[in-house]
Amino acid sequence: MKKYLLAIIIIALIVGAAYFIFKFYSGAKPVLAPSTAISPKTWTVEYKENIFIPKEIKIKKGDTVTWINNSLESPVWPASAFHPTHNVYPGFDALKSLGNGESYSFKFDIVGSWKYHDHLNPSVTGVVVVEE
Ligand SMILES: [Cu+2]
Repeated sequence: MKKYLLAIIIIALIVGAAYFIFKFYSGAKPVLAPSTAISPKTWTVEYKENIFIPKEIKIKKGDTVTWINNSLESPVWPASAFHPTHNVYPGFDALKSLGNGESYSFKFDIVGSWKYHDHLNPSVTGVVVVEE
């Protein structure tokens, strides 16, 4: 009779242990790793009389920069170094002058430090630093 009782206790312990193990694993939810992918941003660089504000802007790869002409006096033509070929960052060239209130946007997909200038006044320069 004692053996029978001992067998019931052992079975009860095994069933109980199995129940808790099952509950623990079935209740465990997969933990999602925090996403390192940040959605691309758009940054604004303002052009005023003979100056880009900010002169240097740090962005992430895939971000877009929009240049807006807020100068009442002069048009602006943002373009990649070097003047006049603009081929350091191919495609980075407004290809026309922007009047007051007009803007030009360019998406940067290559990491690096990209100098640019106002094609109409090449001494006015800026830099876009693209980080990974
Ligand atoms: Cu130029």
